[in-house]
Amino acid sequence: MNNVEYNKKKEYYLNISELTLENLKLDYDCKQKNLFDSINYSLMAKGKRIRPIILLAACEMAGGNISDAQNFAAGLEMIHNSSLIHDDLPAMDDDDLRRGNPTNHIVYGEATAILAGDVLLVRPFEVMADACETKGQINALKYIAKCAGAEGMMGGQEIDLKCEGTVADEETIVVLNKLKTGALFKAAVVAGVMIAGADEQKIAAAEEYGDLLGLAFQLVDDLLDNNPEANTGKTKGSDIEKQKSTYLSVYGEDKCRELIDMCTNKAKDALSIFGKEAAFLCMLVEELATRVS
Ligand code: GRG
Repeated sequence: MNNVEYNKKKEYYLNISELTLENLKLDYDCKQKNLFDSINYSLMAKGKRIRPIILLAACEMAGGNISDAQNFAAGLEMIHNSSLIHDDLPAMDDDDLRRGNPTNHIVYGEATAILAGDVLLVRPFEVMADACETKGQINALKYIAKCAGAEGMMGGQEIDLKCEGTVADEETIVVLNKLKTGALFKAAVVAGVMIAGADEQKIAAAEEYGDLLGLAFQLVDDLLDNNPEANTGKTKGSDIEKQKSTYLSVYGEDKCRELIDMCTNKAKDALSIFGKEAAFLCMLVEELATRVS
């Protein structure tokens, strides 16, 4: 796959993700319209949509149909947006900028932002359940739920909050990031191949790729948070200001870059079982390693 083909394919997955989110959007002129506005303010604020792109690509890589995966891709993006809204709240990271815009609670107030995050956590299970016709889809739904919950992203957030202001050891930093950031990436690729009906060996390969991609993604994120040139859409240097233990604080810049290269190469190797069908996801992990936003 060359760069032109890769970019075309990415645009295709992105368009499907946006279209599905638009079709599943809740937007009624009713007494709770303010809540719908708050939900749509965050959900439609053009994130990179990496998780739904990965889920759709993984499904195709394993021989599945995009139409069977669309609601799962949109659902996962909703869960991700739910976590961003809650992460920005004063009780969590207390951020006032997200994707270059004021955070949800700054615009709609804390109480409505909490509700918007809650809706974006339950709505996905409604739309994914709606799409469940096969055992693979049911397994994907369960896998996504597990990765989002206390054994996944939410558990990682708890560790992160408890580490604030302390110097966490390397093992703790690895576990917290594997859960907080990595779990939803793993969910994307594993759910995608499950929907396609992949066997255990292929699911294990997808899990390995997801873990490595998540690790590389967070390493890059830590470097970007510290880079004044990067366009993250967030307040810069907030990790240092909040005395967060990050990969950058424990490894330093050179080792972070070394690890990004190592994870990228290993992630590509992990997908060898899928042969040439893995080309898109191999190029994606490479692109994420060099991203500047
Ligand atoms: C209520 C669902 C819910 C969660 C509560 C707050 C929380 C638990 C978890 C926080 C998880 C979190 C925000 C992890 C950071 C992950 C991360 C690196 C986000 C940035 O992802 P990008 O770059 O963002 O894909 P865009 O804006 O492109 O979507």
